[in-house]
Amino acid sequence: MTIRKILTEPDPLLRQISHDIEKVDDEVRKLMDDMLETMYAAPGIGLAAIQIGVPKRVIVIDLSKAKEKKPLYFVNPIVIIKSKNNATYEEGCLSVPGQFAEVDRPDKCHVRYLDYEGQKKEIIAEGLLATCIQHEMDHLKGILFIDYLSKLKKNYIVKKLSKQKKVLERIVV
Ligand code: K1U
Ligand code: ZN
Repeated sequence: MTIRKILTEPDPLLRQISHDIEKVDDEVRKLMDDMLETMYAAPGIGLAAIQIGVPKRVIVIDLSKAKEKKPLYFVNPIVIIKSKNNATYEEGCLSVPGQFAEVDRPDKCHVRYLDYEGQKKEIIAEGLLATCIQHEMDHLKGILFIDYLSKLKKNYIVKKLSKQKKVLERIVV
């Protein structure tokens, strides 16, 4: 397993639309293994393939707090039903480092997907899992949580991250 570099805003790759996987084979499983390793190392609770520069419709999530890992793998996820009621969570994103904001989303969602073995699965998610799935599925459409904020807040964050990137580039190169 390899820890991969996580792309950060304002990287144009993060705005790409991801494409469906045709078959869950060893190459896709290697991608999921690398994503999970990258997510644990960050650390984070979710990751979409596009965040490591791969425009494929693959997500990994692990909300377990205990030592025992409980990863969830979602290939080609689709939301079948979203609840009408919303819930607000303070969201973060490994591609928007150091920034957190409250975002409103449907509090439950029913999702159909393929698992690590390529088996058809369905889940009715609620609470943080529902929020996390929707946040990660947004990545597959090139959407970041900052897109839900006011223009003022979003511009402030993007400018701040751009400046940080320039400083880091000067140090690293
Ligand atoms: O970059 C990502 O998409 C992952 C993101 C997922 C997420 C967090 C909160 C709400 C919705 C989606 C993160 O994992 S940010 C880091 C984080 O939340 C966290 C890190 C360490 C421990 C616990 C949480
Ligand atoms: Zn994110």
